[in-house]
Amino acid sequence: MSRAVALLKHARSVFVLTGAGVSAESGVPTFRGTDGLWRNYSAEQLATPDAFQRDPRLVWEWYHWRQSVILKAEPNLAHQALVMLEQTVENFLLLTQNVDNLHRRAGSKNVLELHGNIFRARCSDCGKIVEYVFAQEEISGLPKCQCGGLLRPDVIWFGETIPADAWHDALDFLNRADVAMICGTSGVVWPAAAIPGIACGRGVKTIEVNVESTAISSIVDVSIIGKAAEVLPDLLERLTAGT
Ligand code: BJW
Ligand code: ZN
Repeated sequence: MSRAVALLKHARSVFVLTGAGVSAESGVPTFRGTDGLWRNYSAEQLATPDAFQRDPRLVWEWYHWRQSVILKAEPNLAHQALVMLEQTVENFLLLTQNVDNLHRRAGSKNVLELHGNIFRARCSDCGKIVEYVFAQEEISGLPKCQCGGLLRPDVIWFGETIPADAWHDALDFLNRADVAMICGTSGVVWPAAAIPGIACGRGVKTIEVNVESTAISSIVDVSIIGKAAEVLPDLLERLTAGT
């Protein structure tokens, strides 16, 4: 912890990558691990373009259920600590794999969403993007675009390319960053999984926060084992208290 504080104290530019673990204490399920979504649901049947083509109703039901879980959730102390970090350092970028919007709800400003947002939908035909929250009356039909095309969740499924702009801007910032923090991600989904390696290769100091060791623990400079909602507020308190 003290090494992490020292690294952050001298940092002018801080890059943060977050994953599902950061929202875990808000009651939003992670994907992998004992309580993860992929234990009871199949990624192939729900989070691929093929799955949506095969059974759009099943896929929408799953996303509607997840929306309802997220709408009941509140940002936690980890989200709030990252808002404080953004206000404390000179340059800050938060790249999130989460689709739950909780970073923005907490008040983070410079946020890039790598895997989309569960509260947006995109037309399968014309590509138009709309804000989308499941309404009960839509239960019988599937959500449609003004053009008549079928709407799909505006998230990135396996096999799909991630938003080029977000990825480009994230790497551009990472290039100039002093410290990269990687919080609450298993580090197995590409291309986000490449971030720690890219950071190390460019001499950016890396700090991982996770409840357990992960695929990336061996390459980071500092690995802090603990809950994001406990570690991050503690880190921020020490950073701002000057200890
Ligand atoms: C806590 C905690 C607490 C718990 N505090 N911590 C190169 C090599 C190998 C494979 C590929 C590759 N390139 C592409 C692939 C294929 C694929 C991939 O990576 N597969 C791997 C699984 C092997 N990648 C893709 O398809 C990507 N597209 C792409 O690369 O396009 C180019 C291309 C196209 C075609 C061919 C080749 C290249 C797209 C990936 C999209 C991922 N989509 C999902 C669903 C999003 C929508 C939705 O939400 O429904 O994104 S999958 C899911 O995993 C979701 C997450 O954002 C993502 C990452 O998960 P995350 O956040 O790490 O969560 P978990 O659950 O895995 O981990 C939680 C962690 O938190 C754990 O470590 C816990 O310990 C920890 N934790 N409580 C702190 N309180
Ligand atoms: Zn359309």
